[in-house]
Amino acid sequence: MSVVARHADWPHWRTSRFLLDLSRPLVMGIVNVTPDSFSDGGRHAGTAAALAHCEQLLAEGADILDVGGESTRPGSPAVPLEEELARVVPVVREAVRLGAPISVDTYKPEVMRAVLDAGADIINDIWALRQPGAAQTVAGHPRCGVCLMHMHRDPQTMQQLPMQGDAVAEVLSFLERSAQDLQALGVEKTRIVLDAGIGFGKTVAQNFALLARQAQLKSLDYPWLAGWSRKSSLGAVTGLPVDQRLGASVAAAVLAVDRGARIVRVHDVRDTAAALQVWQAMQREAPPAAAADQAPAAGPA
Ligand code: 8Y4
Repeated sequence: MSVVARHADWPHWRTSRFLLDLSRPLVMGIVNVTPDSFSDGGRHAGTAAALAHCEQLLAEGADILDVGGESTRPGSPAVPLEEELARVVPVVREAVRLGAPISVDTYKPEVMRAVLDAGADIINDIWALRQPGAAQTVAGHPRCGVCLMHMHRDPQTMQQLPMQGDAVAEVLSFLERSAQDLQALGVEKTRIVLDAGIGFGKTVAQNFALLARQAQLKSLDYPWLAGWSRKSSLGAVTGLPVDQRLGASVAAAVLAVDRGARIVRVHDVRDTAAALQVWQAMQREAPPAAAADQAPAAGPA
């Protein structure tokens, strides 16, 4: 009885095909679809490699796959629409058959429309649907999920002129407004997840302030996603290059989940999933609602 009531209280993420249970932390595995410049296999080889990566990440314990066709590393060039479509759509068409929710990292409404038609479950947008037509595209779908991320300025310029002042307050007000605007277009609240956008136009100190004060972000009553994997703030505090940031990335993922994130976006699925199992084993013995759950049922007054 109380189990049912309690279960119903857990947050869920409504997506195209899946109602995702957020009572345990979910691992979103990163799948980059970029042209394979080291082989002359062409387009088909790129699709096949991305699908093999999808299967590997699922075998390692990914709960969601995030497919992206444009590198969003600071300073990377934009990918033309036709090129992004040609990279991503064939992968999504196949990946949706793997049985797991498929997220697509894009900010272009045309790509959103094409991947939703191909069966994608979630739109993950670093622009938080600020590109013209993007919000209407998501709102035009009956139930796809969406992750709204905060970014200061744009990928080309964000590192030159990072945010000033209180990043937490700014991220909160931006995302609250974005989520409200989207609901005004008819998107149910349960379809929306928020993300502070670690590294996107923030200083190292601001990124860690967003982690330290993540509980404040939770004052907005949405599930939160955190993306720390291999990012430069981890390089800044460890001195390690991008290919040696596994330990730092796993630590950041666990800290983010312990501070309330429900989904972590990561490259290293196997190690992150193992670390989160350790976190869950602890959590099972110290549930946050322990006091309420264990209190004797109130008798008649
Ligand atoms: C090494 C590898 C160093 C990758 C940096 C990076 C987020 C995101 C990205 C995020 C959400 C990245 C698409 C940046 N980060 N989407 N996307 N949240 N929702 N850089 O934090 O991974 S791309």
